Amino acid sequence: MYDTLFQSDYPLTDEHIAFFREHGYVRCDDVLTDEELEIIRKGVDQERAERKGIARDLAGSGDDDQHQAEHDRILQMLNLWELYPEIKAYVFGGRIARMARQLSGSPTLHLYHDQALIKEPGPSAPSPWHQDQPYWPSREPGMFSCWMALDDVTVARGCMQFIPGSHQWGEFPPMSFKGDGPALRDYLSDEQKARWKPAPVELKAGSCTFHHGLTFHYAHANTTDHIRRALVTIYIPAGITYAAEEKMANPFVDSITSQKGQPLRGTRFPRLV
Ligand SMILES: O=C(O)CCC(=O)C(=O)O
Repeated sequence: MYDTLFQSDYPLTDEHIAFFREHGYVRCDDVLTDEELEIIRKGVDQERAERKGIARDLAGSGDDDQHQAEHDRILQMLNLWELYPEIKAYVFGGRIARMARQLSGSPTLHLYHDQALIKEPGPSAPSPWHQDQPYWPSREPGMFSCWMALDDVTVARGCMQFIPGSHQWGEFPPMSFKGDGPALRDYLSDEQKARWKPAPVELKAGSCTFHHGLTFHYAHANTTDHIRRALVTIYIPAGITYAAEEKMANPFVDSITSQKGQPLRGTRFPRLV
């Protein structure tokens, strides 16, 4: 049904690739057409309304907080590709996967998962400074994400912000999205603190950033009167192995078919390219 969409090549340049490798993130403007954007929004909005899959409030306490009962502060909805043909067409469509392959230089890419991350107008939470790698079941660094803006994003609406070059700093402990964990500043060296220069990336809807799993990133709460919707796709390049109990629990652990130390594979991690 969506066979002709999400296929054409994006003009990724050597500069994009060099920037990604040097800074640990890169922006790519005007990746989706208006028609493609509308189709993805349709799937995301249907899941917001119907909640058929795995969804949670990343900033929620999990207890009966009145404020959260009526409003998710950072709504995360996982693996929409399994539920919505629109999203599957996007995730499996050649354009994004080929961009990801070019940026990473990996001969193959498997999907880890997709996720819609929503900050509605009204009370929302900042996504705290963190790396993604600590949350993932991989032993080696190298997994990475594409963060696609489904709405125009500014700092005040929760665009992504990155610490350039921080993908070279190694893996830190996971940070809490609920604001109740250890403070990142306790882990950073004086040199890292001196190099802590956030780079916000404001984007038009249909533009995206890619970021390495070790790159520190952050997004402000949405303080505007318009929703902030993003669709994230997470990639497993070749050479990444399963860390098993060395890493924290993840929602897909039951679908992992690898033994510890083997290439990270799972029944819900299809090959994309
Ligand atoms: O969209 C956000 O607020 C945070 C996104 C994020 O942390 C990620 O994509 O890894």
